Amino acid sequence: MTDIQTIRSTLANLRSDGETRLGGVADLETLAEVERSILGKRSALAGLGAALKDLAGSERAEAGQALQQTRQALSDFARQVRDELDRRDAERRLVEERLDLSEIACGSRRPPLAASSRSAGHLHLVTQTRDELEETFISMGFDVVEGPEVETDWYNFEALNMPPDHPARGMWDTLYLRLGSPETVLLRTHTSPVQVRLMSKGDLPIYSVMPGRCYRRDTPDARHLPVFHQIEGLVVDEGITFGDMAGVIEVFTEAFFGEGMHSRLRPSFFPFTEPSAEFEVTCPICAGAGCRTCSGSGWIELGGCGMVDPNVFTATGIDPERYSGFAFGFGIDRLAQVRTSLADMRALLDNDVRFLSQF
Ligand code: FA5
Repeated sequence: MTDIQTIRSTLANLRSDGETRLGGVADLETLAEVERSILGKRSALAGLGAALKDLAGSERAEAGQALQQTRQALSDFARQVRDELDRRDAERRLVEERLDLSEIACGSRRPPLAASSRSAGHLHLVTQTRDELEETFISMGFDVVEGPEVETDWYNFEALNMPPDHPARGMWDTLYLRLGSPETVLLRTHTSPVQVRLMSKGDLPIYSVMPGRCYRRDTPDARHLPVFHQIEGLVVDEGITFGDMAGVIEVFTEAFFGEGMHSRLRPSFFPFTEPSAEFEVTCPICAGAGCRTCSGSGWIELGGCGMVDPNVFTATGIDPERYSGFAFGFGIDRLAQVRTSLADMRALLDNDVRFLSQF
């Protein structure tokens, strides 16, 4: 004999038992089985429904409603479990089916993508050196000026105290462009024409450095490139002396190469400076002790310098009686070569990542 109280407590047990079983299911297949056994035709719940017919009319309706509520609650619970299992399954497939590109690279016999290959690229060694030079000169009070790479004969030679047919022009093997009259437009052979442009503007005093690309009809070899970089320095003011120039070069040497590094001047010749000198710095490889790079001398030649020739002042409209100044210029690629003990300068142009990534 069944009564409403018994039915109520049986339904409560079935619900709590059903929820415990459903909650413990770990996969969709098991869920379907458990769901069938709790809510299916042969379940205890279905058996209880059959027993309701023994109840009196009013109690039967009440028990039927309670049974329906229990069925609904269990079936809602089963749906929540299914949703959760579906979500976990999708997540697992996402991980398992994700394309592993490093394996594809290995499979196709390309080198595996190492962690470092994901790092960002960086500036070329020559650009890094140029940036460092600019920063050093800026910290010394210089400003940075640029000029054109295509120049006229006047800026590259004539205003620099080299009239046509001057023998000193032979110091620079020049690449001319087919523009205008023959041999009047060229690819600048040095950064010195930027000096001329600056002085011609007449904005005095001048404390500037001028970095940039230069071109020469030089055959590429271990120490020469047909396209390379120079940085030029120019100071024009009242009362500037040779001593100021030597001092600035010394301060630069220590600031750029580090403490204990020095500079020295040796007599030389440039048509646009008088007197002229070559400047050398302590060999950055052996710190002056003597090594293969400096041929055992402890010194490395960096570039040329000198007091601005009065003829250059006159050509650019500056009064040589009132102003004096000095200029210097050296190769950025050559400097990068010396600092990194690079045997062959051509490596700077090969674009071999194995070489470039070392700096
Ligand atoms: C000049 O070009 C002068 N304009 C420098 C100067 C400026 C002197 C101001 C006085 C006052 P030079 O031809 O020596 O000088 O070149 C200077 C430096 O440029 C060299 O020492 C070298 O470091 C670099 N250089 C020259 N030719 C090449 C080349 N083909 N490849 C790489 N570097 C080069």
